[in-house]
Amino acid sequence: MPNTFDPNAAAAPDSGLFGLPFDAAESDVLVLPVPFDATTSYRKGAALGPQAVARASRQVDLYDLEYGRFYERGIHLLPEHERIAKLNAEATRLAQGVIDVGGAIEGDELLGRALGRVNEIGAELNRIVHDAVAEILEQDKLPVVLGGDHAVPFGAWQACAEQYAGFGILHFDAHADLRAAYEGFEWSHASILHNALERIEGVERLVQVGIRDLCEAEHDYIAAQEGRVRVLYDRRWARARMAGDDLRELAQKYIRRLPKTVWVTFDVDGLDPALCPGTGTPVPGGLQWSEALMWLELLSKSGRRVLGVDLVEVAPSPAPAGTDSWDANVGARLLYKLIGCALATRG
Ligand SMILES: [Mn+2]
Repeated sequence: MPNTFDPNAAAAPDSGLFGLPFDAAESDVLVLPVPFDATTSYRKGAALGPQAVARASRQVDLYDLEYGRFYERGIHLLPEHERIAKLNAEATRLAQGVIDVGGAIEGDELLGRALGRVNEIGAELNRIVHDAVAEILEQDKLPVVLGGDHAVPFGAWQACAEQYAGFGILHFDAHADLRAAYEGFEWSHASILHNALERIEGVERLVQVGIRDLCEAEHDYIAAQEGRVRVLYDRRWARARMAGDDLRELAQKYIRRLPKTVWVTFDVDGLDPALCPGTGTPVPGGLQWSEALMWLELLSKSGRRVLGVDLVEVAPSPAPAGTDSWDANVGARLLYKLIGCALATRG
């Protein structure tokens, strides 16, 4: 760390992520921005997440009561891949027609072609994310994917599977994201975990937390997975909270179901929507802030190694000019805690 850098001072307006001065070579943590939300079905905005979170991150105090001075290991925001903005614009335009008819495109050749192209674009995005994350893993650094909607981390999990087969995914979300395809979109945010389980053999187990919105087919799919998927429904979590049960014990029970290597995928809508009012598909209920931090702290002390993390579906709601949206503020703090948790598991 340059000796002119003062971790106690306010961040300079032109400084990097979290106000830090590190370049990529100096950093153990590389954050990949993926501003893509083409198949978002309800309310857009997640593509604005990376920029908003990066800006808000300068407000985060570097010293962390749980994880200490982990920022000294270096955190760097990578430049946005040159293709992503173009892909997002094209896929968003083509997807809109399909979304407008709820995916019922039978007999419409034009919409059929549009859907095909959106699926192609999803596959290209997966390759971009895969290649970037594979390179980060090869350097033995921590990859962090910053979305974008929940469609974006698939390529990262493929890269993990190639180098660390048998890893688990710890998934925070209001939604199960286990649909076979949503509105025909093969790479929809609503299908991401289904795609992971069906297409990535190296994903040994999925543990889902915060789930409170799913369709019956997803419910049946979970049952048919015979233990490869474990779901802690928000309903159960909330009841345990109301009954005054030991939430740490309940969380630990699910963390123990994860293999020794873990990827954490955090859809911000897993939290109480008061913490993410702008997110694309908000659902009442969810984890409180301190509960989410408790999960991360327990994971960090569980003897598991976190291979990488992603934070998705942060969509900035309107804020007065010159200020950060609440969503971005919460997102930046959550990103920092995710990184702290992950680094704590890596020597
Ligand atoms: Mn999701």
